[in-house]
Amino acid sequence: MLAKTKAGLVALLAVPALTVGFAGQAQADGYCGAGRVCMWEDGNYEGSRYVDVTAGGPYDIDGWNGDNEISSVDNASGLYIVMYDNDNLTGFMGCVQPHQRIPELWRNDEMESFIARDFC
Ligand SMILES: [Ca+2]
Ligand SMILES: [Ca+2]
Ligand SMILES: [Ca+2]
Repeated sequence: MLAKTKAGLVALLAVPALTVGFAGQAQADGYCGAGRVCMWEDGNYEGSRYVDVTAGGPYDIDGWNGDNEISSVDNASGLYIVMYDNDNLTGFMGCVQPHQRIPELWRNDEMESFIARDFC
């Protein structure tokens, strides 16, 4: 059922978006591949891309490269990203909705682990 919904969304969005040209965006900051979860050091999908993973997990953001540094998120998956303040999915912070992009996290520089799953 998820796949059907997603396919429907893609079909709806693809026609107008294609005229803009996705080719030029593929290399740009802020692009996260379909079904993946990406997180950046800075707002607006800029700076180091500390996270670029297949939606799933649990994932522990690297202590030297990402812990307490994440400022923007692109959830290019049909799952929720559940974010945590500490390692090992402790200290619940909040959720990113399916296919939601957040240019400035409301809790900036706090996330240390997360999981992508089908509920918040
Ligand atoms: Ca971590
Ligand atoms: Ca940051
Ligand atoms: Ca933290």
